[in-house]
Amino acid sequence: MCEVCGCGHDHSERRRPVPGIGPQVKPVGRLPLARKRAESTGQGDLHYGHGPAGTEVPGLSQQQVIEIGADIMARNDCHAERNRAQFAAMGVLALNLVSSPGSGKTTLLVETIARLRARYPIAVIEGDQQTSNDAERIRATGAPALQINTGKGCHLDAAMVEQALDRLSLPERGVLFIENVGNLVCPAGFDLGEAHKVVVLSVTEGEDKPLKYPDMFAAADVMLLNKVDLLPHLRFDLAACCEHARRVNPAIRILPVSAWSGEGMDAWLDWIAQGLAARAIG
Ligand SMILES: Nc1nc2c(ncn2[C@@H]2O[C@H](COP(=O)(O)OP(=O)(O)OP(=O)(O)O)[C@@H](O)[C@H]2O)c(=O)[nH]1
Ligand SMILES: [Zn+2]
Ligand SMILES: [Zn+2]
Repeated sequence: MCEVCGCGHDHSERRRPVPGIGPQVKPVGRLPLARKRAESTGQGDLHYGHGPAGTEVPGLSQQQVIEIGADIMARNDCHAERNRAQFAAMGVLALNLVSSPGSGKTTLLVETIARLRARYPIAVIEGDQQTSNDAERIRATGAPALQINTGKGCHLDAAMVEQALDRLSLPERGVLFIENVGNLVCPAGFDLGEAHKVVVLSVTEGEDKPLKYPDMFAAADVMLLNKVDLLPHLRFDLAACCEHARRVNPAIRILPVSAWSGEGMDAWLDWIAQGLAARAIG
């Protein structure tokens, strides 16, 4: 996750000395060159994730990284809880679609909206670093959409979504789709107030992605395995991909789909309908 990676947030106030956890950290740019501590594997490869913080940041102790991360997450979670309360009050099922760039999130949303729009109110929040292309693709379906551009930011956070909700009418007793920035890493760590994270993996990306980017697959309740229309043209081991996803997250629901051909879309729509029904009862 990128809470201390230069993701556009101002972490400067956390760079004051923290009692008991080491010297003052100078602003980035004037830091002495600090070497990161990596563990060496049997092959001599480097692994930076074995400390208690799960990552290394030059010039920061593990404790400082943990404290900065906890601070950012605590703030994010306050906004996420407010978003969640708004969704609950309106009976909205909020789904956070996460994936690497180009897995087919927007295409899937366009096809999903075409099939669901007559049954439920729908709205979409789109996240990208730049352009309103995706929001325009959604608006072309007739569904309301609001684009969030994160600039240099690499994920949506709950405060961004809360601001978007000031400008976008929530679809009462319907579905709010949030398409996150294409990034298979840090969107996993940010609660937006959604009911579920839905990870989209396309078959062109390779069956090893759940093992390489486990946080995302651990955080998701559903994996949409998209572009299965391309399987005849690829060397992609579907069974191995499912096994990798379940090794990371035994409870994950896996739905093979093709936004292109429509294969598997009914199972996806059924899953959404069940989520809406559960929301109505809850
Ligand atoms: N063959 C095939 N192509 C697909 C499918 N779904 C999407 N694509 C193609 O994949 C490309 C990327 O699709 P997008 O929907 O823009 O992907 P995205 O995940 O929204 O991309 P970002 O928002 O940039 O992260 C486009 O060329 C789509 O036409 C599918 O099911 N089958
Ligand atoms: Zn998109
Ligand atoms: Zn990020």
